[in-house]
Amino acid sequence: MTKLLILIVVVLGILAVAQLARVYELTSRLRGKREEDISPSDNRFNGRMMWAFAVAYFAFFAWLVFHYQDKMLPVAASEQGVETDWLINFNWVILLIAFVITNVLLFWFAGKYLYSKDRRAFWQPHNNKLELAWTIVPAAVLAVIIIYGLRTWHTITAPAGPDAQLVELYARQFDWTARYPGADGGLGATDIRLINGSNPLGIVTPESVATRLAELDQEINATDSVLAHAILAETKSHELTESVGRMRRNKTRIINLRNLMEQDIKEKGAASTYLHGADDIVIKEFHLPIRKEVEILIRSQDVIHSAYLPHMRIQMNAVPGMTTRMKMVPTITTDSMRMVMKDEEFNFILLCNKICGASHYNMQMPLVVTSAEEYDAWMKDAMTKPFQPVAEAVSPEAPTMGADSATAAPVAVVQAH
Ligand SMILES: [Cu+2]
Repeated sequence: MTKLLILIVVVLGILAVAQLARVYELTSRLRGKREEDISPSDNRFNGRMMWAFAVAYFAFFAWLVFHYQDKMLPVAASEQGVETDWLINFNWVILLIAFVITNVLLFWFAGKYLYSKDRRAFWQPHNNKLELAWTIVPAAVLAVIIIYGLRTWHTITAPAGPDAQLVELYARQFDWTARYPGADGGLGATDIRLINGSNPLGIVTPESVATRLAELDQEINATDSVLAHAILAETKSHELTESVGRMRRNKTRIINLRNLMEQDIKEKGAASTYLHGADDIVIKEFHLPIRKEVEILIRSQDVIHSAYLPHMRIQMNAVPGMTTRMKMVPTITTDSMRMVMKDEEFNFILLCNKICGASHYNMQMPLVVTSAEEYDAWMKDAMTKPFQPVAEAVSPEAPTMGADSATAAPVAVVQAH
């Protein structure tokens, strides 16, 4: 309602000004003055208005800066974030200087050098020195900004140290899943063809390959038997035949993957990434210890997403079919940040920062930064729920038939508790 009233007032205001202009026009015509005649007093009036506008303009700018101060991000909570803030502030200072100088001159000149019959404009068609100055100065400033920017970018993208904590963030429409290495310290290989209900990240292990093959066999057999025994409409039977064909091709690819895996295990032994997956921790929680470098690997299942940690000032795209990465060192725990923010509910947050579909706005996961001890306790608990608990693991040599191995698939996603 208030908005409607404001709108009406604005529209009426515009109408009133238009009517006043019309009245002015008519009275000047009556006085025998033509509309396009500009008197020195008109010029002076316009010049003063330029100055008045400049004052209002800078006042509005200052008001905006103060008014929206609280909408800014709080203090950076990572080493890299502090660097990024310096870079951004450096840019702001340059922008501010250029903004103030150009705008002050613009309005000052407009009000100062009014038209005068007795003055002729200075005619300067070309000046090499000026051209050089306004080419070299901005180029030098830009070069500084770019070099400084690349250095800051490097603090996020440079290789992490060997002791860095490894964590993978897996994006899909519309949520995040984290994966931590288990006791072996390494993350297992992955393949999209192995993704199923119990293996949302498609981790490749001898067991998960066997489980997926058994699942496919079961589906193929079931569909084959429908095709053989049921009376079907032609379109339906065509559809099922196509689907069986797809499943068979998929099976061939997984068998190829199994051969690759077996070859790799034979060559590398325990170092093979195909043996690192079983103890991985697949979890809907994101915890990190304070003051420890963390290497973040990022993958996507479907479309391009972007892993954005605004309080850490880091971001990297999640691109289907490839693994991207970034690193950082958290410097403030969640608890300390809650005190700084005077907000008991505050959480660091992992956001998707690419518009990836209908529920993009809600694609987020809290990040909990704790002391090393608390993190270790959390990790110890998480380790009790690995991707493939040893006791339940299906032997790779197990027959690929039937429901037994499919139902024996271990629980993969450890739910938040
Ligand atoms: Cu997304």
